[in-house]
Amino acid sequence: MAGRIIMHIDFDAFYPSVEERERPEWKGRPVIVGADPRDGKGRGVVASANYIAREFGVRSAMPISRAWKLCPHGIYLRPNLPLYVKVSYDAMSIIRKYSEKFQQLSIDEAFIDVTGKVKDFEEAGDLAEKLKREILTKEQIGSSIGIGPNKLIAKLASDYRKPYGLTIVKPEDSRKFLSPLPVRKLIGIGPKTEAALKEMKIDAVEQLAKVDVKILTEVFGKFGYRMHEMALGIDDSDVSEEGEIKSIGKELTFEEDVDDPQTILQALVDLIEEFHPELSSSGMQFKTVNLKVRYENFETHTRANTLGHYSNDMETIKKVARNLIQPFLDSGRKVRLVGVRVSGLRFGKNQKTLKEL
Ligand code: DCP
Ligand code: MG
Ligand code: MG
Repeated sequence: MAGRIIMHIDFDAFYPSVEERERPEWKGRPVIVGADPRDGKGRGVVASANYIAREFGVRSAMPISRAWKLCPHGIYLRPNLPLYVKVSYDAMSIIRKYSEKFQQLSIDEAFIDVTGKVKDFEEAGDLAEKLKREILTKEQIGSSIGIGPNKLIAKLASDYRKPYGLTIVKPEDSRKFLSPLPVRKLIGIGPKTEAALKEMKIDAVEQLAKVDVKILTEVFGKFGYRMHEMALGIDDSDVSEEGEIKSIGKELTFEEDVDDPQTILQALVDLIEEFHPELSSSGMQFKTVNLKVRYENFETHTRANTLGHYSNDMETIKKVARNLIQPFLDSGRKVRLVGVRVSGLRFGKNQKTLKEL
């Protein structure tokens, strides 16, 4: 089988870029989207900062009070998710035209498989330049593209040079490209795994690649095997929307089993309020609300209700979940665990009530 050519596209400073296109007079100024800074006393974090604000050290997920100290003269905005979701949808529609093998990963990134569309990596580079230009002209959104023999390399490559970057990694250069990267860049390696690897004196992918896979599986289980593969640049996964995130939700085990309906209902509402921001920020909509109840004797029940339409509305989740849990409350039995999830997810186009974040 001949090798594949995969592209990963990620929009540059996505939320601020959308805001800036509506306000050309902000050109050249630091723009920061996130929580209300309230003159430096605000709580919450930065969602994203444009590249000018980044020169002052402002970064995603930084406390907004710190951003304010670093960049007091910046333009601070609350997120306008419905607008970002719409622009994302329009820009994704452009990307989709370049290949029917398309997979959206988040509100601002997608893969396409262009193996059948170009004859080699050079031609893929030309196609990527054309795609970047089209998104910029039609949507005024800059993007960075990575091209590689698989999704793993393509994604790391798009992150390599930003903003408005293009990085091409041919199969024969994959190992050289991966070697110096910190292990943290690999999918699934978060702060905990990173710390565990550091203990083993492994910082860069190059070192990870040299560790015996047996040792990795002993320490990390099945994921150790995946880590080994990633370190060698191996990723056979297909560009496909199937097998995507199937649900978002949360569950809670009570410290003591509960039969008070108000306590159980409140826990359910809290769970929904906790996971709903994740749904909002992913730009996804759901069709089904799923409930899980476990009684004190571990007997577990699940219930689901599928709406006639897609939604991302928190009140809708609460209403449906309340209806689903009512018979369990009426039973008067002691409950050990409640959980609620939304499933049947897709990336949304028009989102109505999306004020939360
Ligand atoms: N986002 C967020 N909170 C984070 C990270 C991201 O709300 N901790 C949102 C805001 C971003 C969007 O998701 O604009 C896309 O995330 P990216 O990681 O792609 O970051 P940007 O597009 O903002 O910047 P970059 O140019 O680095 O891709
Ligand atoms: Mg981005
Ligand atoms: Mg992104």
